[in-house]
Amino acid sequence: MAEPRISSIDGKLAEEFAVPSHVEEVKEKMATFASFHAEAGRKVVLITSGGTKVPLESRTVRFLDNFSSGRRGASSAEYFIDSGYAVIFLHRHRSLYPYTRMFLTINMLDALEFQGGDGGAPGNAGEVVVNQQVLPNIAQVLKRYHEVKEGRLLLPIEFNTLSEYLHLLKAAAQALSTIGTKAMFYLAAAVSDFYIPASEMPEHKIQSSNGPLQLSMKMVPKILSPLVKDWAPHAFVTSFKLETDATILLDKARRALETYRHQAVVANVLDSRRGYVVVVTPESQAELILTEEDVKNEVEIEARIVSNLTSAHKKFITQQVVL
Ligand code: 9Z3
Repeated sequence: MAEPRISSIDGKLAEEFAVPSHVEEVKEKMATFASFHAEAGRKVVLITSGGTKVPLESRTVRFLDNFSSGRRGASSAEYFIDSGYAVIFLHRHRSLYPYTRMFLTINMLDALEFQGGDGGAPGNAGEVVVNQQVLPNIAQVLKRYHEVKEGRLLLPIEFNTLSEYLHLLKAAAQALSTIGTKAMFYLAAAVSDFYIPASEMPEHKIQSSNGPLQLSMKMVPKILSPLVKDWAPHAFVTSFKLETDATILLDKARRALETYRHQAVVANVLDSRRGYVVVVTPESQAELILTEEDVKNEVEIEARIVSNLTSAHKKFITQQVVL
């Protein structure tokens, strides 16, 4: 009997990237979440968000980080939920989080005040209430947050390091494979291209007394390849392409689509990412732009990205059924 195909990336993942101890437990949670929502007629999107951390020492003092605030992932999660999706939010610990992201710049103690009593005297402090001037729209957001919680529409999963990210993404892909075309991947996390394998990593803190530091890093395996081909072959997959040089962006996005044969690439340049992206698919190229008027009305570009992709996903599902 033929052996099941194990891609070389699977082998590399197991050998060179430490497996998080809770990966099986998380996988089961994600599978239960996916089938619960699919049975209720909902689509499920796996959003990755935030930057990965690559340690330079196994007892880590120093690490390399990829830049991402997590805003794109967190705001997109809200728009997907508004569009009827359930969301698995695989995010970097402490990066922006759906709903609470809106209050990140506020010092919690500035938003609270005493009412009644004598303003904090021991034994008679009065009640602590929210200062409506500091948080004018808290009630609206809190209401939505509770609805989402009651509907169990958001499953948050955290990662810190690149190893955790890779193993948890693989587990997510396998968990979502059971719901076929109803699954979408929205890979907005900023993922390192380079790493130091566990076998080559010094155990202790690198010493500056040894002189200038020279690093040699290996290429991170291209996880998109087994994700599309082996782990979740029926899902709708969107990756993100980030560049700082706008002249190479679209070429790189097209090349990614040709290489991995997935459904869409959202191409963006670091400096203009809040107001301009291009959604590239094998058949089309859609520029999404926020006008000054949009910005004034606090429209977020993620609303447009999510609207574009949810339509494409709907079309994708009907095409797969017809074929
Ligand atoms: C993105 O391009 C995201 O749009 C941003 C969002 C990280 C720029 P923020 O979190 O920013 O709102 O501050 N993500 C993908 C970045 C990435 O690492 N892509 C790789 C590549 O471009 C692999 S697909 O090669």
